Amino acid sequence: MRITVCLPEKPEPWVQGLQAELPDAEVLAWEPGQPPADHAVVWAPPQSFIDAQPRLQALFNIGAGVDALMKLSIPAGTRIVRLDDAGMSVQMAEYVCHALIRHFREFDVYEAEARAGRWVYRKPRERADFPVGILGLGVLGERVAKAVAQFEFPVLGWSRSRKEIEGVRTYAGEARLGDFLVGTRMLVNLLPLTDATRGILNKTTLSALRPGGYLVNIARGGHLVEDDLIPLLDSGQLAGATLDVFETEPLPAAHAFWRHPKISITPHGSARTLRRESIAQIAGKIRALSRGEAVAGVVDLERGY
Ligand code: NDP
Ligand code: OXD
Repeated sequence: MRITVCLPEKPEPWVQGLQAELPDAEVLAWEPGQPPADHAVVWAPPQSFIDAQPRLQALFNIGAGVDALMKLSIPAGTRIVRLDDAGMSVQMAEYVCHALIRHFREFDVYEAEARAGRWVYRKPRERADFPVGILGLGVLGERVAKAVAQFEFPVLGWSRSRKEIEGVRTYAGEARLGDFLVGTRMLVNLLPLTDATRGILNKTTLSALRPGGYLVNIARGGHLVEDDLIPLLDSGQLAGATLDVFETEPLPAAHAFWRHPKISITPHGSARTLRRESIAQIAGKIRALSRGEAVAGVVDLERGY
């Protein structure tokens, strides 16, 4: 069995890790001209890579989001397998709880006061006034919803199909998006980027949030209509935003988001791919496929995620 690894940088540790897990396979970092492989491990590969792989059994994406792969022309019938948690959901839970609690408890204000040497209390705020709505209740969104619920915030969640999650008021389908938004103050985006979700964070949807709304976008930059955000922040319609993902990454130095006082930025790191966990998961799936078993995380090409 031949496995090829095509990553934008540093494929060697992945090649070594996969080789150690699958000693009977031949694992190679991809180079043009190599013979076709049975399995590929990729992140945002070029079309020329796909064109050189006519007989793949599976294309393993080393991330949860497959939007970069969906832009390529991939032979019909190729099984695309995304990372299924692999240590990312706990990171997302940490990130979201940090952003929400920092805003709710006004730790940003305390930090500024402390820097100025001022001992000032803020009035306690009511959790009931800060319902948290999670867009996307998949592998990551469900874990985040449960983590936020532990802090006794009201939690709402929106997905395509109906879910039942203890402690979470759930809404399904486009027809219920409006009801979900009007009940939400702190909006967390964990949707995949597809034709149906591109631009879903826009003037209309963000204006529907409860007064003093707050946005946490940790899914993809293409979900947010970037030009709509700053006017909503400046008018006071939104109280703030924590953004991890952007239409153009790295975020250009001249972008207005960098300097806006109500925007907090991280560089697409809300949940990093963890190499050890990911290699173990992918190797386990390659073994399962060799035994003819089904694996989790296979992308539905019709839905695009
Ligand atoms: P999943 O596929 O497990 O979950 C996606 C969720 O979104 C599901 O609940 C799905 O509904 C819902 N959904 C999809 N399309 C629609 C729609 N049109 N309307 C309503 N709901 C919809 O994905 P993950 O949780 O694993 O990952 C989510 C995204 O997070 C990734 O696609 C990626 O873009 C992003 N991500 C970002 C990272 C970062 O570092 N910033 C790291 C990892 C992921 P249903 O359950 O009904 O199918
Ligand atoms: C992912 C990502 O999709 O890192 O996993 O963005």
